[in-house]
Amino acid sequence: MLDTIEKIRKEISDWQAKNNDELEALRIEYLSKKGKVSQLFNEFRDVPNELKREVGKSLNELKNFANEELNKLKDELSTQDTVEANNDLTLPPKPIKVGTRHPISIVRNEIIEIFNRLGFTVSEGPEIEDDWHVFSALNFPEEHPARDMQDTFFIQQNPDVLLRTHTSSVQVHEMEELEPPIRTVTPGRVFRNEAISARAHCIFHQVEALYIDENVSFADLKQTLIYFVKELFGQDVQIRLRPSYFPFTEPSAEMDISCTICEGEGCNVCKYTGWLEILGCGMVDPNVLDSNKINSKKYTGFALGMGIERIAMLKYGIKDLRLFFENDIRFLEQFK
Ligand code: 2U9
Repeated sequence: MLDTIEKIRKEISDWQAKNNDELEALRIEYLSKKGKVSQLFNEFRDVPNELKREVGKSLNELKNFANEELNKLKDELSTQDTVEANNDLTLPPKPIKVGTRHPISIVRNEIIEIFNRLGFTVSEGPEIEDDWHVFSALNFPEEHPARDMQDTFFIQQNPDVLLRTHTSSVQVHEMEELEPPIRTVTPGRVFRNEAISARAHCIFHQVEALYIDENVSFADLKQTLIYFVKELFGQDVQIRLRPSYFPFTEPSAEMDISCTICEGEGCNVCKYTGWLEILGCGMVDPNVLDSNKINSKKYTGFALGMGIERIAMLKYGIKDLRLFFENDIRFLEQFK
């Protein structure tokens, strides 16, 4: 009996199983009721009494050894399963969490695409500027309040270094470098020395457009505006122009659109007027053309400018401008 026990122990040490079926076959062959190990227990009653103690001990050890080996093989097979599953290139991948675009970027891109369709190309330029590109070249008089420290961020050591208050300065650079026709759309960050509130911030984003060529008229400006707002807010939107004043355009106007919330009926968003102010515009002042060495007798131009935050607030019904700058993920992930 002891020899048989030793022989079966050796067999068990050589056990191998490629899968669960082979493992189950080993269990049945050795440990089921009629298996080799159980069979030895049946034969135990014929063992002479004086050997019973020794044989009984070996038999129990054999059974434990068989169970341990079985469990070991089971563990090996399950880790092998996981490795094989991970190597299965046909399995769908774990989803990657992608971010979302900032609402200001979404609206900026939409505006730019509309102007691209009209033949305007994007121009960008420096945020740190000099007096000429931000004020003088744009016909700002010496005593204009925008030139005051209250309104503009100047570098203390040098009053000729300042943060641009509008992206018009980029278009001054364009005029320096290009001959008309110039047709450019200019997105960018601008800086104004303002107290932060739900309606204002010291940093915000603008898009401006400038078109200079022979025979550019106010009618061209008006058609461009109509095309632009219908593309951005929908075909049913109405516009109205109100006379205004900017140093760099003459005549100047502010444009309202019919309220996108109440469609002109009157609501608290449009303060019961039925209209929402969207942008400023006008014909480029001849002084601006001449200051930038563009012959105002030959060329005319129109320009327009808008704050992106304002457009985004109207488009998405956002009441507090500060949300755009806080980077709260719960706010940002709502925009796709
Ligand atoms: C050049 C000549 C003229 C750009 C223009 C406006 C009107 C305007 C405001 C809208 C809201 C600024 O963000 S805002 O505060 N802008 O009303 N901007 S015309 O005129 C130019 C630009 C460049 C060479």
